[in-house]
Amino acid sequence: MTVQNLNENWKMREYHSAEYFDTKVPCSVYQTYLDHGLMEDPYFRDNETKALKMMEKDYEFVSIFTPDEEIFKKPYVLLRFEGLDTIADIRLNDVYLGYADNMHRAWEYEVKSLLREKDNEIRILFHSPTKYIKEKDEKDGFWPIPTEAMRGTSHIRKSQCMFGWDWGPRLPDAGIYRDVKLLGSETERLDGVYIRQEHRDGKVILSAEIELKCMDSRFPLCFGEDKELIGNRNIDAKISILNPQGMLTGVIEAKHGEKISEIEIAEPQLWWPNGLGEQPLYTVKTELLRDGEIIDQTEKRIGLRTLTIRREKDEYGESFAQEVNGIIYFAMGADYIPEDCILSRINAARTRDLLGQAVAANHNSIRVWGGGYYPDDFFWDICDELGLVVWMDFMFACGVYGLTDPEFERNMTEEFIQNVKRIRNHASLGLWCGNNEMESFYHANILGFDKQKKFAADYIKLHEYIIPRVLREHDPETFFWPSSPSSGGGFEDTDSPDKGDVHYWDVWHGNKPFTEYRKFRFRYLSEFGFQSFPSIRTVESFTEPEDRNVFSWVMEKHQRNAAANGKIMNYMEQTYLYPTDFETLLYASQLLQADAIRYGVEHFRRNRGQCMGTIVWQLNDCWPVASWSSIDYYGRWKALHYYEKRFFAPLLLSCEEEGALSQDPNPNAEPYELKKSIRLCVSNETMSPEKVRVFWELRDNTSAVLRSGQQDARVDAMSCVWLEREQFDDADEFSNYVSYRMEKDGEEISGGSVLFTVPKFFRLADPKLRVSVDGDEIVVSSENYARAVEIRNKDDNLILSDNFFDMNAGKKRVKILRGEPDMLEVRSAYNIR
Ligand code: BMA
Repeated sequence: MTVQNLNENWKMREYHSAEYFDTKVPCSVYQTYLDHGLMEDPYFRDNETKALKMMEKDYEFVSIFTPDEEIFKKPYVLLRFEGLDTIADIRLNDVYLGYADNMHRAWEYEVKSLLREKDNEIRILFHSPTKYIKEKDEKDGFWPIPTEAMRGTSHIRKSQCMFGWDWGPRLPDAGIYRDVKLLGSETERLDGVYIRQEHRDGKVILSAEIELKCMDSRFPLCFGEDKELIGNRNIDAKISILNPQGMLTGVIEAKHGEKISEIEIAEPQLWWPNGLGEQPLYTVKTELLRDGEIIDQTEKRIGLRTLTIRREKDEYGESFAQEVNGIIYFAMGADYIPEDCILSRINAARTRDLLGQAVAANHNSIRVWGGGYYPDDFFWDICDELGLVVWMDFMFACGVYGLTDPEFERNMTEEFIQNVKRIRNHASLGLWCGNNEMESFYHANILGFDKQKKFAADYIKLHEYIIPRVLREHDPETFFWPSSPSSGGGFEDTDSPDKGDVHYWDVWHGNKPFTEYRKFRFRYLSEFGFQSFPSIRTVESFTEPEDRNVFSWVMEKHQRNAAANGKIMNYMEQTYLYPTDFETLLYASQLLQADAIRYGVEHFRRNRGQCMGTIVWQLNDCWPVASWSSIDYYGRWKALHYYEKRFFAPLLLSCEEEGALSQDPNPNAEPYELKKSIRLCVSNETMSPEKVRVFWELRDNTSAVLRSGQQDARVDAMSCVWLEREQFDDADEFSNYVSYRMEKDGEEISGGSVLFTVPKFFRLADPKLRVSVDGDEIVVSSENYARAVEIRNKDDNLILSDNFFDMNAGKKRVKILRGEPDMLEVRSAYNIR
């Protein structure tokens, strides 16, 4: 196969207009107008409304190209679109090629007979997505979808969140979001290579399934029942495996008329998730040969590993744990949403940067949420390289998807097959999951499934028959889970805390206090979260000074969860003093978020074994907005991301305190005797046993030590150890706190501090923070105990080894990992008043 990229030299116009604007693939309507200065930034203030209106029109993309000579001479030429977003009529040289109506799959047309030696013209007419969903909704009827999304959203196979979500604007852009290619093919071509692994006695046996396509029905070509290549032409296939060092390690052969061979890798270099080992990748080169001559080839990378979900009956119910190479480990990570509403802005460098930040915060897993789109190949390559195990949802979320039309069903089945075949060999693919929240919505009848029984039947057909069938056929090795969350037993048996995964939202959506997390020990949390505002620099990017009040029109436009500002204020009231200025409110909201999630994760890690995963909703944003993300649209780390770095540390010292946080902090409540104690716990999520030394001190608000203790602890690999409870009933909850830390080989690796009351009642003394720069380090000095110390520079673009930390009086040094330390500012929770 010979490939010519056709991404250059495109033009776009509003349909019927005489004026065209230059662009290139990946491109979109918004991107083209923005590039030509013809549209205001849709993320600024409430410009979204105008941008949404633009999508009521149709747009046309046109390109003129000359095929490479070599391709032109091939017996078959294919025009391939890797991603069209979404409803499109496609023409080549004025001949109609077809109608595309699914952005989640590629579209390919055989065009040999239409091709000219030069000046070929592709025309793609994109129809208005908003009109399309409106018409479908009128014709096929109302399919429920979350209130933040536009009515009719689930009728179109387009990233669902582009029509609005509880963190996303309504910006359903249109365009060519992935490569356009011209492929010159021989009669036979490769249509897929699936590498299977068998791990036995320290060795790995690799076998392959090769899928072939024959462009000419006169020469049928396929594999026989015993997997030998059959057909009436002399076709062979050869797969060479190169080890991570680039040395040839073995060859799998599929000779005409013979069974496909296997190879044994005697000393396999195993692939591990981040934190558990290395990520060596083997190269798999496949060649298709006719009469000994190469006519098609592909190259992929694989990791030698087994990766699945272990589910076993146990004393608590049934386990649900990620298992790699036979070892179960605690999944730590976040949910991933599309990185931008304008998809052409998402590229490998940006994704690498974002996922690198996830790894910097000790993530080992990531869940691709079902309301976006199937990520690009580069996303998978990066996850393979970084050791992020991917929980991959099929693209269905929180809605009803009726199977009214057999064509819709066929179209989706093709979408599943293509994506499964594209993704299945990646080392990082942990599991496939049918959808986001549809099983539990059905169970709770949130979407009114019972009003139309057909919805339920369609759900079962799609998620319990069609998707599993595609997987059985094309990726039987990867674990499949019907829905997130699910208890594994279908509609009748879902939302169990004792088996399967949960989305726990009582803290936040249910307004329950953080302490509520401690009432549960779920088996695996694939979602739980807490909102915050982004930092002031991010807010400035989309506001005018007069907008900078969280209840203003513009700020509320950038807050898509209707009840959220009220919730933030409600939790604020319970936790902090009244933030008297806007910036402090933003900062305090981030502390609330960080503390809420820390409260949960540390508790779940202390209950390792029963609970085996915490995937935080959500990693990133698709525009500047108030949301559950830990990294905002501009890549700024919120307090939560620094907290994640600490509470996802492979070796963690955490503290279960007993005090007013877990009791009633209301000053007007009946007098009661406040119990005050701490219990420290060492969690070890590494593959080796560790010896550590743990220290704690009861201190007053100047940091003067009142009592202290230390203890050596040994903690087995992949386990946790509780230390003895320390009782402090005599401590003054308003001015005493406990600081704790853990050292390994004399170096501090984990630590923190706890109060016995809510922060607003603690009498923080002014820490009189000072900050200075010493080489590549920043030094903060504090005169008293300081909580949640934030260091930032003028542009707020620093990434530090630590930030938003608690410190005792004295000095603390942090490393500058990114950015210049100009015009440093420093503040702490003391400023919230
Ligand atoms: C979960 C997700 C998203 C949503 C988030 C926050 O239910 O699956 O649909 O954005 O909660 O509400």
